[in-house]
This record gives sequence, structure tokens and C-alpha cells, in this order.
Amino acid sequence: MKSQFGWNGFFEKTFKNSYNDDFLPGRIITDMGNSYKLITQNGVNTIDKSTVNLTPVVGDFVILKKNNQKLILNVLPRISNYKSVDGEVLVANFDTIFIVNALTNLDVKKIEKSVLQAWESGAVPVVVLTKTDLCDDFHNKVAEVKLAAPGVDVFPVSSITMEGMSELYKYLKENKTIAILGSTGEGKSTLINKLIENGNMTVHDSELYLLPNGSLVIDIDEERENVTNYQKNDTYNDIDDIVHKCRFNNCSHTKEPGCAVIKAIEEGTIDELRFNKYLKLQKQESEISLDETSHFDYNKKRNKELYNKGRKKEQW
Ligand SMILES: Nc1nc2c(ncn2[C@@H]2O[C@H](COP(=O)(O)OP(=O)(O)OP(=O)(O)O)[C@@H](O)[C@H]2O)c(=O)[nH]1
Ligand SMILES: [Mg+2]
Ligand SMILES: [Zn+2]
Repeated sequence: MKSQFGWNGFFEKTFKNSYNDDFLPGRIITDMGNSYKLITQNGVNTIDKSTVNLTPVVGDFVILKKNNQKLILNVLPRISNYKSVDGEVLVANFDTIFIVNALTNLDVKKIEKSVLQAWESGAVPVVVLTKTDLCDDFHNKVAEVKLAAPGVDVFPVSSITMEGMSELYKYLKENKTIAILGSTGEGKSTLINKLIENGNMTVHDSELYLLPNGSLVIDIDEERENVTNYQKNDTYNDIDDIVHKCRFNNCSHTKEPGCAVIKAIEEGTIDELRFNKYLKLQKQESEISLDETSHFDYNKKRNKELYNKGRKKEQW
């Protein structure tokens, strides 16, 4: 992959260290539920999730074999990742994260939490408050958000009148990725459409876009994984307890005799969807060493300094 789609010297080095010319990298551009869409030097490719033994997310760089591009062999170490409140990685390898909230639906507590998560992600958070055109006086609201997010740039914008939009262009840099995060209806897609200079590219059926100037944006609906009936901030203690009762230590909870989980699901003690979510988190956790790269540590350290600087400013 050339210096496009966010591929940079860091990824090139990691790739070259472990893979020869029989392999090629690709970037996950969409998670379609049962399959992934990814882009390689050869174009867009769809891969069935049932063939994938890893849990890459949108933005991840993955390794394919040139002669079998329907299999994901590995996920490259990430330079950043954003986790939902219940610990699930939603998006990877972005430089900036836009936390989008409409002024008509302002939730300062939620922004505060997202900003904290973002500082942890390894990327720099920016808060974008959309729909200024629907608010008579939004200055107090903006001030409130600034207090809740010390050290973070907060931009009120309108995708209709274009008010404030020019401030956002400075983040669109060649080969840099911006993750755009927010709930349904906050105005993420509309914003992305406006950021795409010529405006004639409609945002649909992908979550990662290459803009004409070479920058990339990822459209992430924060709640899309949270549609089932489990509680947010669920700690899964009950499932942990049940898992410990399986006969075998290495039980995969699929077919083993004496599996306490299968029994609990059959008896209705635990919800199957919730258990699947639990498994997914466990899997992500076992892959977490992927994140422990010097780059990621460096980003986190820088963020801690920026964060503390912001705090200090607030105290003056
Ligand atoms: N008045 C006004 N309406 C806006 C603005 N931005 C977005 N909208 C409208 O808000 C609605 C939701 O916008 P979307 O861009 O689809 O929101 P989204 O965040 O992409 O939502 P999902 O794709 O469901 O996650 C649409 O009807 C937009 O036209 C804005 O700045 N001003
Ligand atoms: Mg959208
Ligand atoms: Zn079991």
C-alpha cells in the first residue's frame, strides 16, 4: 500500500519486519455485521466474518495473503483505539477524534465521558457541536461544554449555513485519519458530506472515506453495537461466575460436556446475546497486546500532558 488510506512509515516498518512479498496489507473500511469490507492496493474486497478468527475493527490494518485475499491472517498493532463505555473497541488507527453532539440534543455528561475515553484512545479529541442554525443562543451551551472538556477544542458548527465549518478543515490532513463519533441523528454523515470539498460524493455504505485532499474520515455510530438488551457498564460478574463452573478450564462453551454456560443459556439464566458480547470482549482483551506499541504509548503520554495542561488552565 502506498502512502494512502492512512498507511505510514510506522505500519510499513511493522509490516516489513514480519511479512514478505507473498502478503499484502488492507484496511478495514466497513463492519457490515457478518462481513468486513476492506481496501487493498487492488481495490475493495469483502471478507466473511466466519472465516476470521480475530476481531479487527474499522480502521484496522490487516494482513492478507496475496494468493488468498479472503482470509485475514493478522491485525497490525494499532496507533490508537477508541473504546465504548463497556470496553469494546469501536475504531482504530485515527489521529484525531471528533466527538459530535447536536446542540438541539446536548448531553454534556456524555460529551465529558466521550472526551475522557478519547484521551485514553491515543488520539486528540475535538468536540463538534452541530446544528447551530437551530439554536437561537448557543454560546452558553458552548461555554458549558468547554468547562466539561478542559484543554479540548470545541467548535459550534452548522452543516446547513456552514457556520464554523472552516475551523474544521485544519484537521483534514493528507494521509491522516479522523474518527467522527456520535449517536444517531447528531449530524455525522451530513458533516462528512460537507467536509468532502466538492460535495458530490454521498456518504453511504462505507464507514471510512478518502477525501479528495487525501485525508480520511471514519463515521462511527457510537451506539450501533449497543442495540441489544444488556445494560451499559455491565460488568459480567455473573457470567464470570458461571464460566468458572465449566468442567474444563479451556472450555470454548460451544460443545464441551459439562459446560456450565450452555446449561445456563438453555435454562435462561444468562442471555445468549449478552454472552456473545462477553466472548467478544474477552477475545479483544486477549488481543490487547496488539495495542502495546511504542507509538501508542507515546500518544497516550502526550495526551496525558495535554489533558493536565487543560486542567491547569481551568484552575487559573
Ligand atoms: N438544521 C440542521 N440540520 C442538520 C445539521 N446537521 C445534520 N442535520 C440533519 O440532522 C439529521 C441527521 O443527520 P445525519 O447526518 O444523518 O446524522 P448521523 O449522525 O449521520 O446519524 P446516523 O447516520 O443515524 O448515525 C438529518 O436530517 C440532517 O439533515 C445542521 O447542522 N443543521
Ligand atoms: Mg450517518
Ligand atoms: Zn463452558
